[in-house]
Amino acid sequence: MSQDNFIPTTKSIVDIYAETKIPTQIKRYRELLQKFKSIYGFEAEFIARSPGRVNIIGEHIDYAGFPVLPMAVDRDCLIAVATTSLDSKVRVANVNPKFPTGEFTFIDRDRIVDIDDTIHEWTNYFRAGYKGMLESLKLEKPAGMFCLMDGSVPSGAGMSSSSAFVCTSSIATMVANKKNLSKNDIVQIAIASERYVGTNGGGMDQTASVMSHADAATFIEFHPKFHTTPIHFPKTIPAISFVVANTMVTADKVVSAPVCYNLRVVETRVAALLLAKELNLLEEKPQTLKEVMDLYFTTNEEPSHTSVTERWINRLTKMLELVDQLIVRREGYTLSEMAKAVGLSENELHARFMSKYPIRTDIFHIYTRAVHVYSEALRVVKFRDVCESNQGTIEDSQHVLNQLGELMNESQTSCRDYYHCSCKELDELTLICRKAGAFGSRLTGAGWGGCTVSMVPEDQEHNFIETVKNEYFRPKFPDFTEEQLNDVIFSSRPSSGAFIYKKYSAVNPFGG
Ligand code: NG1
Repeated sequence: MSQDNFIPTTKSIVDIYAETKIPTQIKRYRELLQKFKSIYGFEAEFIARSPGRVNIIGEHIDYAGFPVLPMAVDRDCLIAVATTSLDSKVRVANVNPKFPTGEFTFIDRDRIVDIDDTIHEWTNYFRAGYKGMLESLKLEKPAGMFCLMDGSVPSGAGMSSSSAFVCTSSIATMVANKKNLSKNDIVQIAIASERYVGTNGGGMDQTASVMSHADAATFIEFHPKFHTTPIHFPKTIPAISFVVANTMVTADKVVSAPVCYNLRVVETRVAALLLAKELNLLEEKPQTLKEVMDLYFTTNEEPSHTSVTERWINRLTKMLELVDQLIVRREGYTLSEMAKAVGLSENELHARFMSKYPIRTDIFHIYTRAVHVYSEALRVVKFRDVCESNQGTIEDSQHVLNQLGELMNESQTSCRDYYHCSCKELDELTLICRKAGAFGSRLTGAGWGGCTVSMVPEDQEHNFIETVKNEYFRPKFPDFTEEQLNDVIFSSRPSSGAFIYKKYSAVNPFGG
């Protein structure tokens, strides 16, 4: 395996961040290491680092098996670590005094550590990454760990602070136990780990956090094979810049999971089952809308195509037609209507889809969810195609910018009207952003609050941010200082993925 398949280790944070961010990051790393020493009385051996992400396009389709296009951001989770061979205890502190210090002990090779997902405690995320990594490493006596965390990804904002945390704790646990798994393995461990904290998530965030490269977004394919491809944005004139703005509506995905996130996962799974039944594909047991699509085209003819993109477009367009024909109840299904439609009893349906992650609803919106998933997958493919077809000299930048912006706007409309994962503030903020000059603006991440991402001409970025501050933030939050405002709206360049920072070999008084 090439070096690129493993998390890079660096002695210099210049390898991690863009030049303009280095002075603030040097200060941050220095403070983290000093604080570590003042808490524990000795030096950290290394810092594990994994970033948050902003999803450019492709919302709520990763768990339906379709590709997405996120990029890592320079806001990240750092965990400074020292180890000991004297015990297998883990101490976790946070530089932010809001988060109280926690401690737990490794139980045994099978149980590792208990996580109570009914108690919403910040250290659960650490435990989740720790547990997932040790399940894979199968150690009898893992190293004891002293940890100090510093997170700069806003939480509940759709920038994936939870995944950044879980990925970092998995990596910290791996390095503390002197192992070196591949990035692919770490991603799969982090995806499984995050499910310990109560959401039945897809794999976009962990992949973006671990695998991203600076200067590019990442096209992530999950099915039939997990694969990532860096996608460079077109070199338009003016250049493209992405601005993230936080609605300040905090969406706690874990708390709302039974009526929001996990319910959507169930609705897309039942949509797949219903389509599979109608298309006589049940024998093959497809689980996701992507699997239904692939199976359908193993036996049905499709128009000849000249490129992979064209094949995607033909297939997804056909699936949208089939959804229109075959999912008849536009207004949604009750549990009993749904059971009848898929040919199962209510109990069977419940056991299959709703027992592990409980959900609460009277109506399941199967049709609108399926329309969103297939149409959003189509937008991702088109977005990638516009990027890749415009890598050389660009004749008409305006046209390219309009095409990309339009796809982002359509994504927002679909999230609002078909997936029902937007909210009043997200709708308002995306409108303000478009009026302020964004080519496209949409919610990013799970939605129901959190952040928007807007594509803005780089030469207008400053004016754009000022206008949005004036139109959205200053009227709503008149007491915000300039520093607070800069924390809720900021531009974001594609950033590098996970790193291990090891400045020197610290002398560990506990003989780690
Ligand atoms: P965020 O925004 O981090 O909650 C969630 C899921 C993603 C993806 C998006 C919606 C997790 C860890 N993350 O992201 O996999 O489904 O929603 O596109 O579950």
